[in-house]
Parts: sequence; structure tokens; C-alpha cells
Amino acid sequence: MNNYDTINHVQGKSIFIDDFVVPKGTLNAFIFTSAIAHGKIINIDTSEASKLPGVSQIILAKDIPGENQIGNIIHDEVLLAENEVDFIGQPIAIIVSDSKQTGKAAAELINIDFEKLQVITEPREAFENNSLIVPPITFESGNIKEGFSKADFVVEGKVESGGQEHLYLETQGAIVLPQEGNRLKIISSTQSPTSVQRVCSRVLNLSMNNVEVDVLRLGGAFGGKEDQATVWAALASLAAHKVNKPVKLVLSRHEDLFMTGKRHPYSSDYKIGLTKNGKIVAYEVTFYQNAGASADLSTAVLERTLFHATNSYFIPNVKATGISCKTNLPPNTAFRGFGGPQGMFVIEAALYKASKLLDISYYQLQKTNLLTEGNSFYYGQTAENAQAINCWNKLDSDFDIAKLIKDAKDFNSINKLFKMGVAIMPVTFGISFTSSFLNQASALVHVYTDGSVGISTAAVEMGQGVNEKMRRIAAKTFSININRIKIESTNTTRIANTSATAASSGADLNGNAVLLACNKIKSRLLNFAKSELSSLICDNADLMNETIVIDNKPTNLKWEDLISKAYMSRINLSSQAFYSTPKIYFDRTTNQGRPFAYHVYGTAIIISKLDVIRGTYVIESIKVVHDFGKSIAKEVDLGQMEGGIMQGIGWLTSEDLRYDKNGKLLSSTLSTYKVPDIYAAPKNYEVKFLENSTNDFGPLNSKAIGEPPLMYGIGAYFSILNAMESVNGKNAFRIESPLTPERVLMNLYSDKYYN
Ligand code: LUZ
Ligand code: MOS
Repeated sequence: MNNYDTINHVQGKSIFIDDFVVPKGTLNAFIFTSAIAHGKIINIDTSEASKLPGVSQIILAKDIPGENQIGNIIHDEVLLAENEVDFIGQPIAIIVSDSKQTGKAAAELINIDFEKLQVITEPREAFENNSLIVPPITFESGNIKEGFSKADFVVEGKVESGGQEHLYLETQGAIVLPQEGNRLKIISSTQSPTSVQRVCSRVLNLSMNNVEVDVLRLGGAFGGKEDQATVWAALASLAAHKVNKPVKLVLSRHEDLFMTGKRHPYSSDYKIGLTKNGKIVAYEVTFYQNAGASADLSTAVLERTLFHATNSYFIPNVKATGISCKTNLPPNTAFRGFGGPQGMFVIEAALYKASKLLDISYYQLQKTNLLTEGNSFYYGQTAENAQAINCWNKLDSDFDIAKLIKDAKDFNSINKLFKMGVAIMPVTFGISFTSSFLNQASALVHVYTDGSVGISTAAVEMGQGVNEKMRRIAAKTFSININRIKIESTNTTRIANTSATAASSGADLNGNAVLLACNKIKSRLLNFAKSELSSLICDNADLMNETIVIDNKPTNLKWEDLISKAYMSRINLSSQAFYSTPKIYFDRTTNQGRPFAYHVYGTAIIISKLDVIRGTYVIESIKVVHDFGKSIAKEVDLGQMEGGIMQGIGWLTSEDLRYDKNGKLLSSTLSTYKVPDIYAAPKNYEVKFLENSTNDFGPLNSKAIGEPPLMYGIGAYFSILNAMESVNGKNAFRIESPLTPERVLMNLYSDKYYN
């Protein structure tokens, strides 16, 4: 893949937080955290620890000069615990010392007394104890009562979906360099430089113009650094500010696994009403979200669950309630899909179970209910350029769905020890931050006198290829060689008030800003060129292949010459541009509006093969038709597709996140938490681009790609379930993820697992 960073990555030359050469005398921040999940701090004694040689200072909550508050949407999260601890791994003290080893040794010498309090780890248990982040939220449309009265069949059920560890390759970390006059420069591995800037200034009681945040790139994030990179930057900033020396804080893998929040586990109840022809007439669902100990982004995540509760289906009467439950786990957070996958998994489970009762196949039920052009989503937005059916039909015409299903049946009829399963997964995902105000970005473009170009945007490169897309947009706009273009680090002094690079919208928002900024310079250059060539009457000047063309005919004015002449004529070769998504709004009193710029559509068929004796399985094939719009970088988009699907499969099959009753993470190593490996990759994998798709909201008519593919992974769950059905004819298994081989065996061979 010809991505911007590829060569440096494979040569090991790309720089991550831990690779920055720090100034001599840089100190280490080691974080002393809570060993219990809930309790009052009775006494904390750091005197022994402070005496250890190499320790500079031990910082507690009371030493914070500003507010001890890092909450983003809701101000309910302290940076350092003061009176109470709410989860295992919650920061209590910062040990600033000469090395990580010293910090660790000093942590052993801190004496702390707790009074233990009741520990809650399950969302329904929290709900019963009235332990909520915010009151329940309900989205409703149509008339749910009337809807159910028209149903010939009503099916109810319960669905459990597990959490997920982000497992970005680069763990959380930051380096903080004090500057003259109390100012700070923070090098952070964050998706949201401005969040880091805002929170660090709040904690240190500095104005934001005293805090500069710089982000070169991240070694992965997946949502795990949208809000939760801030904690570590703030702890390191507090330390650097206190000791007035550079401070580095990089978590070890183990620290990262047990201290940071993850994808929210959900427990959900649904009730679905259908006619005998399989049309859904009513859907009622309640989501119990396991938020962890503080809000973080949970309410926004929950809202996205509600937005995606009906996936790709048109349902006239819907009532969906989300309950964000406060538990004694690390605060759960953004994770690729941002609650969407949890919502979509439940409607798929409902259709799967309904198909057994109606004796209509699951995939037929899906197809019968697909959204069509002009249908309303139940939150009020009209489906425009709806591609759900087009994707499904192309999948069918390119791959022959009926034949794939028949092949599996034929295989199953003659094989006892292995069974094949098939499932189709349509996906419809809304693009835009659901908080409308976040849909803004800006770009700063400089053309230097040698014709090279430097671009800054609010976008953070985290491996997703956004820099490559920015480069291609600029290269295309100027019509110059892409190698002239460099993408700078994301820096709050060059680009202010950044929204997180998140919600799949980094390339859309920043790409549109780059387009605007480049076009400003381009029109100045064209005006200049016209005067230079004295073709005053001609409006048809353009840039093509590094050359000024007039009426499509090349002149002898080339890019480099043009730039140096423009400079000599004092033409402004820099520009800044701002973009905000048009036409979006959402009314939170009625929960109706047009929250998304547009939707991304696609359909996948997933075929799995189950080993009946062992409960193990492989994904035989995945075939996808996806609406990429007009892709800016096909290789990048295909990479996102592949990675997203694998991450979705991992979430629902092998990644088993477990906490014990005391709130202790049991799967805290990579030997107990299984991410998909090369053997889990589908043996056959084919992706087709939906043809003739365009998008007015995407730069160069492209569509967002980051999150939507993850949800194809839901199909892996139902394809394995489909294979299990043919083992002993039983069906409607417990819908609990992840569907590990252990769970497959228990479902197949233990009766208590049917429901
Ligand atoms: N972050 C956010 C997101 O703050 N709002 C969103 O709607 C969103 N959606 C997906 C991923 N991150
Ligand atoms: Mo995100 S889940 O940081 O787009």
C-alpha cells in the first residue's frame, strides 16, 4: 500500500511517543493506582516512598493547582482520586522520579488504607441500585402500541454483547516539556489535541494559549485515544509543571490493559413485531450500557446506539431506550463504531430469532425489511441516495447468494464433523458527529518558494491513512506531483479548536477544509498567471500537470516558475480555511432531526466452517459490496475495510473481556485475551465497490470508511450460529458474545444454554 508513512514504518524510522529523543534530565512519571474497585480513602502515607533515592516528588490530588476535573461531556471524573476510588487502576498519585524502575519501587512503599464499599460490575445491577450516569434516554417514532397490535408474531429476547480492548500497538503516553513563563509543550498520543489542551489548562489553571499540544502520529487508536489519551497527558503535565522539568509517561502494555476503558459491554432486551409476510411493524428495545465509573463519552456512545438500533431496516414504529449504567470498572469509552455495533447486534439477534418462529429464513427477513429511497429513519432523517438494496442486489448478482446457501446445505448434508454456516450482514452507518457542533475542521496550507507544499489540519494520523488522503486532495486540486506535498504534525498553535479525529469523519471534515484552502491559493495563482501571460479576457486558465493551461492548452508557465514569480509579485502563498458540515441538526427535546450528513451502506456475506467436536471454527469467506462513494485512495480504503472487518469479527468471536466480581480484569494479558490472528482471517476475501455512487458531503465525492466495515463482523457471529443449527437441529441459542469455541461447545452440548 502506497501510504504516506509506509516506507518509514517498515524501516522502523517512524517516531512514536516512546521514540522521541527527550532532553537530558527528563524525569519519569509513574502512576500509583487503586487496587480496589470501590472504597473510601482513609489515609495515604507517601513518606517512605518519598525517601527512596531518585524520587523527586510524589503528587497527590491536593497538589493540583487548578481543577481536579477531566470530564469531557459531563464533569464527573477526577484526575487523581482524593476521597474515594471507583475502579481498579484509578490514578491516586504520581511518582516523579529518575526512572520507571524507581517509580515502581516507590509505589511499593506507599501505604494506603481504604474502607471498602459495594462493588457493582454489571449494568443491570447498577440500574437496580439506581446507579446511573444520566437518566434514561428514549427515542421514539410512530406508535409502538398500535404497531404491536398489527403484528401477527411478536418475539422477545435478551442479548449480551461483550466489551473490547482497543489494543492499539502504541500504548498511551505523553511527553511534556516546560517552556519559559510557565508554558507547556505537550507531545501526546491523542486523537483530540484540543481536549488535551483544554483539560491540561483546566488542571493547571493556565489559559489555553499557554499550552501547546503537538501530535505527530499515533500507533493506532480505534477510539481509545479520543478521550482517554487526555488522562496521561494531564498527569504528565501536572508532574512537569510541579517539578519544572521535562516529564515522560508511557504506559506498559499491562498498565494500559488494566487502567484504561474499553468498548462498552451491553445487556439488552428487545421485542419485535412482524406480519406473517415478515414485515417488521414494531420494535421496542432497551439497552443497558456498562459505562464504568464515570461518563467519559458514554452518553454520546449510547446515543449512537439509539441512532443505529434499526440498522438497515425500515421500521414504522420504534421505541428505543438507552440506560447508561455506572459501574466500578474503568470508564468505558469510544471504540470504532461508537455504540453503533451494539445497537445493530440486537436487531440482528431479533431478526434471527424471529426467523425461526416465522419459518422465513433470516436472510429473507433482512431483505424484506431493507430501507428504500425516501424512507425515514426513525429519528426523522430521510434516506437519501439509499444504497441498502443496491448493495444487497449487487452482492446477489456478483456472488449468487442462493447458490452459496445451497452449497453450504449440501456440504452439511454429507458431513457430520464439520458444518458450514452462512449469514448476510447489511450495514447502514450515519456519518457525522452526533453532537452537531463537533462537525468542523480547518486547514492551513503554505506553498513555499520552491513549489513545495506544507499542510496542517486538525486530523490526526493514527494509521488510518488520513495524511495520504489529504495529500491526494491537495495534489489533485493544484494538479501537482504528490511528492511536493508534506503533511505536518497536528498542532494546536497551527490549528486551533480541533474536534477529535473520530466518527469516521477525519478525512471528510479536514479534506473539505484542505480543498477550500488549496482553492483559495489556486485562484490567486490563476489570477496572477492571467496577468503574467496578459491574456486578460480569458477566464479559462487552469493548472494541469504542473503547468498553467489556457483553454486547455499548455503554456510554458510551469508550477515552480509560477510560484517563484508569484512570490516576487507579493502574492499570498498561504491560506487558512474552515469547513463545517451543512444541513445537519438534531433536536434533543423531540429526538428528531437530520443528525448525519449522509449514510454509508454495504452488505456482506460471511461463510464459516465449524468443527463440531472441538467447537472451533474458521471464517471460510467474506464477500462484500460496499459503498465507498468515489474513493480518494482505494488501497487505503481497502485496508480500512479489511482491518475493520477483522476487528468486528474479533469483538464477537474470540475477544473475551472478563472482570471478576471485585472489578478485577481477568483477561489482562495477551495470553488470556485473544485478538484475531492470521488464522482467523477469512481464507477467501473479496470486496466490490458499489458503482455509480457519489456523495456531495465528502471531499471529491468520497465517503467515510473508518467505522462502517467493523459491523460486517456481526455476520460472523450469525454465520457460526447458522452452522451450529445444523449440528442437532436445535436453534435460537443464547445470544451472547463473544462466541468463543468454549461458548459454542456449551451451547451445542449443554441444554441449559438454549433459550
Ligand atoms: N465521537 C463523538 C464519535 O464524539 N461523537 C460521535 O458521534 C462519534 N461517532 C463515532 C465515533 N466517535
Ligand atoms: Mo472514534 S470510536 O474515536 O471514531
